[in-house]
Amino acid sequence: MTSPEQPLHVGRPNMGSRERFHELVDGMFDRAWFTNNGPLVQEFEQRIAEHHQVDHCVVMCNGTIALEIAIRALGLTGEVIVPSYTFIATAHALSWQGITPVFADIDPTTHNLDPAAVEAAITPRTTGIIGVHLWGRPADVTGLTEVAERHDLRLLFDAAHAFGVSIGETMIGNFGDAEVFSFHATKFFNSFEGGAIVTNDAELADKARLMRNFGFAGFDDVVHPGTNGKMVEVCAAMGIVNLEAIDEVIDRNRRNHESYARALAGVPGVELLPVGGDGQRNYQYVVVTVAPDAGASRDEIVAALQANGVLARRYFWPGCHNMAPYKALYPWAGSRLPVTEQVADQVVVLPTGTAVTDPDIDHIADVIRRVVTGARSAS
Ligand code: T4K
Repeated sequence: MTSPEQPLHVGRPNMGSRERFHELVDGMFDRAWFTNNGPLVQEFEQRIAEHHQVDHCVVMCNGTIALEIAIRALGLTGEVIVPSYTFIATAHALSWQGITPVFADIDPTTHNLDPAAVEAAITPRTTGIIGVHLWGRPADVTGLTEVAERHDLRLLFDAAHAFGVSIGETMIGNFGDAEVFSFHATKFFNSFEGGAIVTNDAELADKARLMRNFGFAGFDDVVHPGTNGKMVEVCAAMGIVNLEAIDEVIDRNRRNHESYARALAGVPGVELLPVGGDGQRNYQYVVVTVAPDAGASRDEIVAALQANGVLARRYFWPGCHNMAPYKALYPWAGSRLPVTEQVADQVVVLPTGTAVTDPDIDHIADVIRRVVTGARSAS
């Protein structure tokens, strides 16, 4: 149970067998091979490619660098259309490379990019689209692919939330030109820090591999500009161990999601976002929306939860376009992204994962119910 010393976090890391991790790390010490495409990194890549039924996987030190390298390998320049309702890394990965992120609005029910809004944002400078599978709910892949094809644009997916997810029978990793995962500690599947580009395009994968390692093609043969995006062996060991435990974690997340649905049923104005769609889901995020007429505001609910030892989060408030680096670029944006602004004002993300128990969920629902019904009876 939660206490002031032991709050409940959104993003508490899940962890497979420690014994197995130590075994893999012992092997790493015996080999004295710590980084630079070591055997654990190669095994991790192969296992991810198998898990996601995709031809190529290039793992990186984190998801942001993987996005940056994918953007560069795809040759994106000028303007790229992205949602504003995403983690800031999606936009930063572009602006860091001198590319302008152009923010398009989202669909109010899926929280993912609206293809019509994307199409309306295209200019002669547009070279690509980055769709985000937010909360592990697949983006409108069909709609975005049609827009990309119609306008001859590259299509990349930020799949940071979508490890283990499929659309029907097809695993994430097989859509657009490439997709990018994050294995950050707070993700349901982690390698401490880490990320990967997955793609069925061999040439793109080769380019990303070169860019990840300064463009080296041999001991002293640099054939391409590059950076240092390499994953270290100890992170690959963690990734392998967690991949071996992934079914248990997903099962636990699924059960937590069901418990939240039960515990929050009937709280007026408070709705649990369904995981949605047809295919595999990872249940990584428990997302609740607070309607304007709920009685209590989203921020009052978050404050009450935090006061009761639950570090609920307002992801991804206030939207990238309202954050300092982009606000100056887009003084008009507030009036043009009405759905983003509305959703960003309504969402609360609640703790899940193996650290969260049914009594924790009952406690969280109880706090929410008390705030909402208390505010209603006072008004
Ligand atoms: N694209 C999208 C759509 C993303 O969501 C992300 C990352 C990326 C791209 C970029 O991928 P990476 O470059 O990160 O691989 C966290 C994560 O740092 C970030 O990875 C993630 N998205 C984002 C949604 O969440 P913060 O700023 O919320 O993290 P922080 O430090 O507040 O931690 C969250 C909670 O987890 C806290 O209550 C503490 C707890 N925690 C955290 C860590 C690191 C632990 O209990 N143990 C830990 O080891 O960004």
